[in-house]
Amino acid sequence: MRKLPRRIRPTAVRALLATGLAGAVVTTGLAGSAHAASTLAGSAAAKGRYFGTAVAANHLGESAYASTLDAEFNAVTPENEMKWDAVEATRNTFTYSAADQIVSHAQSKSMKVRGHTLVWHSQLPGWVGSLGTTDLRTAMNNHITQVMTHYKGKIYAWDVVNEAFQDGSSGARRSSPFQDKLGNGYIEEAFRTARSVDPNAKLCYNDYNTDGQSAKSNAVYAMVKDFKQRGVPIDCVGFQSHFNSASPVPSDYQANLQRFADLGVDVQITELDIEGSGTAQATSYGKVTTACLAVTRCTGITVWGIPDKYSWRSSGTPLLFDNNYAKKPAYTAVLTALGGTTGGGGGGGTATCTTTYARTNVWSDRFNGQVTVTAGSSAITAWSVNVTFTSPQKVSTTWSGTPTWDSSGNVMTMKPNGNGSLAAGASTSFGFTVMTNGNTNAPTVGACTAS
Ligand code: G2I
Repeated sequence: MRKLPRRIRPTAVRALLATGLAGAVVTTGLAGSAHAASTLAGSAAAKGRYFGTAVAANHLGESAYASTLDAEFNAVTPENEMKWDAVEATRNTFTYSAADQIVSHAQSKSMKVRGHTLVWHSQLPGWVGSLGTTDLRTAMNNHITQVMTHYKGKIYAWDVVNEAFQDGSSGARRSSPFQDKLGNGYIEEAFRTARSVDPNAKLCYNDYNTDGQSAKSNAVYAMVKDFKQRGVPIDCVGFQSHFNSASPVPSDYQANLQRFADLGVDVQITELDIEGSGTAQATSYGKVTTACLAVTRCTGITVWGIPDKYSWRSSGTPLLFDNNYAKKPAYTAVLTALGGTTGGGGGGGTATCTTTYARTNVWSDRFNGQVTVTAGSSAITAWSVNVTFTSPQKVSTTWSGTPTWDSSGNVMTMKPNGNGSLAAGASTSFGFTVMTNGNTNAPTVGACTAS
C-alpha cells in the first residue's frame, strides 16, 4: 500500500508532459492541473484539499440536490443523521437507516465522510441525562463503540466530541450530563475509546466561536496541547465557522488555524456558512477559503448545506447556492480562491480521467491486478479503460467493472458496473486475475476515456 503514491507520481507527470508538450488531444489529465478546475471539489483537489457539504438524507431524492452534490462536492457530513438522538434514541437500540443512506451515496461517488458527532450535549435523548455516573460512562463508551464499529473503515474523520466549552470569557467547560457527572476526563476517555474502535479514522474535536483567538479557543487550544503532550489520541480540530454580521470572520482566522496546526493536528473548516448576500458575503467566503489554503494542515472545507433553502438558518441565506441551485457570488469567490475557473472556456468542465495500476497479489500460476480510475478536475458520468494482456496470459475473472474483449482475446475494455459517476478527483477501482501460463508481464493499461 505504501508503494502506491510513488507509482502515481511518474505516471501523472508523464500525462502532464504529454498534454503540455505535444498539445495532442489526450483523454487523460491530472485532476486540476491539466485543466483549470471548474468545480469546488475539483479545484480543492488540485490543492490537495477536499470540499464538502452537510447533507440531509431526506433531500437526496431531489434530483437538483443530488446532482449539485455530486458535481461540486467530494466530502459529506450527515447534518443530523449520526447524532445520538438519531442513532440511539432508545438505549442500546441503534438505528442507522438515514445515516447509512448518506454514507452509501458518498461511497458510490468516492466522497469522504465526516462523522458528526459522537458525544455532544445537544440532540441527546433524555435517557442519557437520567443515568447515574457509572451507567453514563458505560453508555458513552458503548455509544462510541457501536456507532464507530458500524461505520468502521468508512469515515475519514469523526467529530468525537462536539462543543464541550462555554461561550464567553470563562474558558470553562460547558455543563452537560457528561461534564457534570464524569468530569473533565470524559473528553479524553471518549477519544481513547474512539481510537481503540477505528484506528484509521481521524479523531477531531469540533466547536464554534473558536475561529479566532478568544478565551474559548484558548481553552480548546490548551486542551489539545495537553492531549498532544500526554499522548491522548487526537488528530484534528474542527472550526465550525458559522458567521454573520454579529460574528464576522475574525481578522486572525488564519493565524488561529495555524496555531492549532502547529500543535501537530490537522485543522478543518467543518460547518461553514456566512449570512449575507452579494459581494460582502462573497468576500468573507473568499477570506475563509484563502486562510485554509494558507495553512498546510488545513485539510478541507465543509459548508453547512447546499442551497440556502435547506440551511438551519435559511433566512440568512448563508450558503453558496440559492434556492434554485444557482451559483451565488459567494460560490464564485470560493472557486476563484481555490484557483478554479468558472465553466465554459479555458478547458474547464472537460470530463477526463487517469489510471494507475498495481499488482495486488501474486501466486505461482497467477496474479491479481488492480486499476484505479480517478476523475480529473470535473465530475464524470462514465469511463472506459483498455487493458492489454500478453499471450498466452488469460484473464480468469474480473471484478468491479463490465469487461468486453476484442477478437484477439488480449484487449479488454473495462467500463463501470451500472452508474459510472465520479465526483471531480474521486476514484474507483476494478480488478482481474491473470493466469500467467508462464508469462508474468504486467498488462498495459491504455488511456482512460471519460464522459
Ligand atoms: O446549529 C448549527 C450546527 C452547530 N454545530 C453542530 C451542528 O450539528 C449544528 O447543526 C444543526 C443542524 O443544522 C440543524 O438541522 O443542529 C441543529 C440541532 O441542534 C439541527 O436542527 C434540528 C432541529 O432542531 C430539529 O427540530 C429538527 O428535527 O434539525 C432537525 C432535523 O431537521
